[in-house]
Amino acid sequence: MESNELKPNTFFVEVSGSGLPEVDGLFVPSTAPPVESESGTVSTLGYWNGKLAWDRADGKCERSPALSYSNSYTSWRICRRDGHLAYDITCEDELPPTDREWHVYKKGVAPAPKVVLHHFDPREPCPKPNVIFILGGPGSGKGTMCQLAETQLGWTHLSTGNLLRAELQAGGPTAATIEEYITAGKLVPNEITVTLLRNAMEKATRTTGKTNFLLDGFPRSLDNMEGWYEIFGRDAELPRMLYFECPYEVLEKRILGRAKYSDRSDDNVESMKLRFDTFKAETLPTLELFKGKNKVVEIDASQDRPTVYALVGESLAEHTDQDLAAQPLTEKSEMLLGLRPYPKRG
Ligand code: UP5
Ligand code: MG
Repeated sequence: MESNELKPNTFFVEVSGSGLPEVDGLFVPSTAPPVESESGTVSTLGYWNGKLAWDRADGKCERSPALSYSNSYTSWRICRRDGHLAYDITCEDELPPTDREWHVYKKGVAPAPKVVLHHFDPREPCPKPNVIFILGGPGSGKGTMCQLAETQLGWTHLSTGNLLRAELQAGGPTAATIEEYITAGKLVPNEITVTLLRNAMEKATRTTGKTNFLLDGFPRSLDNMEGWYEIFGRDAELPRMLYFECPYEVLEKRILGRAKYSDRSDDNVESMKLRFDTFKAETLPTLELFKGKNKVVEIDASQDRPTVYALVGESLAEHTDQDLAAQPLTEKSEMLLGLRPYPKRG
């Protein structure tokens, strides 16, 4: 490979929980000068053995790069300040794995560290996201269409409902409150929802590098809107909103259809009625606010899924990577569109 064909290394790696303070911390793109490695590969700036490489951000390491790939051992390696190997992981991955346990080398200390890749320098403020709000009644297809846009069009789908359910599952200090509100079909207190949303957006931006977001089920109330202003400022331009219009009878039919397999505590006739009441009382006023600012695209979501998806795709086209949009449907997308059955559970 011609060394000058390599893209600059713009990743940052955060290592934590290793039990060795000299391993934990931030690693920045390596500035080691181009050299020929033990296996004969000539490195370029930010690379080692043809793969990306990093130095300790604090510069306190005998070895540069301090986190790099070894061709001879086919492994990613993190060293200590004295340059001795502390952790490694045998694989051919292009980037240091973040989804598996690292192996504790004899100069390391148990436990294996957690490794996180950042697409942006975590010491700098997070880049501004490009956001579209997706609103509609319970069962209008928000989740389905956002998942399609994620798998098929490269958008990042964040559902405040899913974030709340995940927090409930995790059983933290707010779990009991969340459960109580969701089952009653009411809106969970603003600080809980907005904090979860802000953290999830920041984490997704930093660790995926993607900035196109679909916020599914937000802002569900004028109160939520206040939370939004607190994070992004009152002067920032308001995002556009896609509103999924759908009559109650259709919504109820869909939710009761989903109830057969969803495990959601609010997928039943009683909670559904309460969710719809909340929707009318709390969410419709935000829709009106956005309409007044000419920010709403209304979509007739009572139509079949492929038709709704085509309309959603058109509305997102301006910010969608057209190469991705031209790809054939994945199996998951076909299932989401109802064109292929879901595998049998059990
Ligand atoms: N389906 C989808 N589209 C279809 C189509 N065009 N034709 C035929 N079928 C279609 O879809 C529902 C079902 O319909 C699925 O089976 C689907 O296959 C089918 P889905 O995509 O799941 O609809 P969605 O609009 O996402 O419905 P959901 O039930 O998730 O909407 P809710 O808005 O009620 O739920 P959410 O998870 O957002 O919120 C749940 C609760 O969390 C709220 O009630 C509230 O208590 C709390 N919450 C807050 O307090 N604050 C928040 O900001 C968010 C949530
Ligand atoms: Mg949903």
